[in-house]
Amino acid sequence: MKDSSTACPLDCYDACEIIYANNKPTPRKSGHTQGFLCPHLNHYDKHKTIASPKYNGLEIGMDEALLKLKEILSSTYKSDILHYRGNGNFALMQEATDHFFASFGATLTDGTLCDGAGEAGIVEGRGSNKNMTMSEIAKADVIIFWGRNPHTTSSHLLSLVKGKTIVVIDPVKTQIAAMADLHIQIKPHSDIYLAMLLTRFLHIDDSCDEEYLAKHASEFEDYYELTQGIRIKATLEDINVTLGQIGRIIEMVQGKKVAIVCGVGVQKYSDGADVMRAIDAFGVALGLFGKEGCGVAYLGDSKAGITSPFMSKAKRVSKVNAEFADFKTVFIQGANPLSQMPDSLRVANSISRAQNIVYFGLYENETSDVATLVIPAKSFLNKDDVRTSYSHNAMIFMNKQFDSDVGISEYDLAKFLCDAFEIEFHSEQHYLNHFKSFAIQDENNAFSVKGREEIPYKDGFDTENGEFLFLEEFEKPASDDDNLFYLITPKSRTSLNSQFDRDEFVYAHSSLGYQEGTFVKVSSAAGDALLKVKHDDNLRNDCILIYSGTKGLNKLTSSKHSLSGKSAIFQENRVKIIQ
Ligand SMILES: Nc1nc2c(c(=O)[nH]1)N[C@H]1C(S)=C(S)[C@@H](COP(=O)(O)OP(=O)(O)OC[C@H]3O[C@@H](n4cnc5c(=O)[nH]c(N)nc54)[C@H](O)[C@@H]3O)O[C@H]1N2
Ligand SMILES: Nc1nc2c(c(=O)[nH]1)N[C@H]1C(S)=C(S)[C@@H](COP(=O)(O)OP(=O)(O)OC[C@H]3O[C@@H](n4cnc5c(=O)[nH]c(N)nc54)[C@H](O)[C@@H]3O)O[C@H]1N2
Ligand SMILES: [Mo]
Repeated sequence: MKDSSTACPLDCYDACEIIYANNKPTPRKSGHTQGFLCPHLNHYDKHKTIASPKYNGLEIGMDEALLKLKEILSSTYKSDILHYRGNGNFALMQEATDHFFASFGATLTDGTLCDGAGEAGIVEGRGSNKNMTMSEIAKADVIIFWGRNPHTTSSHLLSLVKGKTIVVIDPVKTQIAAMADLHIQIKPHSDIYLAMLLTRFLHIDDSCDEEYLAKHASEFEDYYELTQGIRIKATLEDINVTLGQIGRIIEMVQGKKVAIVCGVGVQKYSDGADVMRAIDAFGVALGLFGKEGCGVAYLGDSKAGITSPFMSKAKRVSKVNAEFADFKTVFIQGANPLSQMPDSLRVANSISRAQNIVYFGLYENETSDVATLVIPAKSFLNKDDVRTSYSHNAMIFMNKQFDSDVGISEYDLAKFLCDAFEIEFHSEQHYLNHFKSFAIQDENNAFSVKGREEIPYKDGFDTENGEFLFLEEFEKPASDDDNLFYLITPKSRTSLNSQFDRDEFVYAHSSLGYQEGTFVKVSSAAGDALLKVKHDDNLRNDCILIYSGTKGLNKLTSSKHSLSGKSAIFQENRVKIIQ
């Protein structure tokens, strides 16, 4: 009998467990999915997928498309081929194509458009990035949402936070901020100051966990000295935080189980690593690591504890600023770089100079529009896979629900190419079994990744000396031109980055006087975007907001890397509005 269980494939904290029933995805009742799905999955079949391969805009059959692909690759020097794979589907078999391209001698990517700066900061401090899971967050008394918007991006956390004390640190009055006990509507890109001042006042208040610090973070006094370099009054005024608010946070966390739940919002900046490390340091001063219901949650490594069965050794260029024009053939999979990479004008120009663009995806978008060869992928319902999450330790087997004539799976495409170019490749079951061998079954018949600790850092940190390594210096975030707006680019409720229903507005506080419904030109050093205005009085009046996935947004962003972590820095771009 067919196994009706699978998982949502999307790049999201929640990684929901699904039962396919009555021809639609329905949520698993027990476990972290808690009987509900988000709008993306509830309306999954509403979104029109690509039905047929295309070559130069004309529909062709799949066999023909594969032969075209073989022809294109045969006529390109291996060193002139780039494989650019994004986050459209988060399951592990997406990597099957890496095996072909790496073995073939093509170039792959490194770097990240997502969480890399924050992760780098975590690794610098703790020696590894082991996450606080959703089930541990559920045990906390106090939750500090720091640059994270759970109503939109991780709605399965919400029922777990009921009845807890909630603090939100976000320049936007998000839904969670509106219901929080305390919302600090901080100026963007100033969290490092708040984190350091919180630590400083915790120490002044004699409220640090001294015993913990002596054991696991003996350099704390030096860090405390670093925090003393910050001028209190001027800084607090500048970042719009009051001493009263700092006092309240310290009061709220006293003697409590505290979870600091961070998102990517704090680290879309060049110094994103330092920001995360300063937030971690506050967690360390409170002694939050290695204890039940306590810790700092971020995006963990979803592949921790799992080795890849695929070839991955390859020359790599960065996902953030890949120069497509350096390649003759670019194979793009599960990504929409023309929308989601920073500096879209540069990307468009660069892509237009590569001779063959092959797009392998589910949906039409800016990138499929410019592709010479479009190959439709199979939906997650039509292929077997396995997935893990960056917010919990479950491993979920994704069973194929029904056959479809449309598209090709990543495995089948990689198999075709490996056969065509005589590269060794095992059966699909071999690879699925490889991934499944890292799973361990619990008493409720659910699987999780073997060896992952529910409460990491119990015996100290994974640094060389086992201690937390504090920041020893930090760059003050540049206070650029105050006449320009901060550009905030969070995630939208109706889209998953550029998939599904994409937003199309620029949001501004009504007091700024831009008329709703009129088009304005938003302009940065990188370029301009013409967008319709909508008011949002949950914003500060020094910020404008454009959701990730909005067409034109990344014309405004720069393709510089973060200082650590090889990450994009989508929010370090001040903008003006021209009416
Ligand atoms: N519906 C939906 N869900 C998604 C996604 C989606 O596109 N749509 N994307 C998925 C992906 S790829 C990811 S990486 C995750 C990300 O999930 P989140 O981490 O929640 O991501 P964001 O919405 O980008 O940012 C979170 C919050 O950071 C705030 N913020 C912005 N700048 C600052 C700042 O300088 N300081 C502080 N303190 N806060 C700031 C924003 O206002 C926002 O409320 O979500 C995943 N889930
Ligand atoms: N300004 C700004 N830019 C951002 C962000 C931001 O917050 N602000 N967020 C960044 C972040 S965190 C991320 S993760 C990136 C995401 O950016 P991308 O990695 O480009 O992801 P998506 O926009 O989701 O587009 C993925 C494409 O994958 C394809 N796809 C979906 N499922 C499958 C499948 O099963 N197989 C194949 N072959 N293809 C599939 C779909 O056709 C879809 O169009 O965007 C980044 N860009
Ligand atoms: Mo992301």
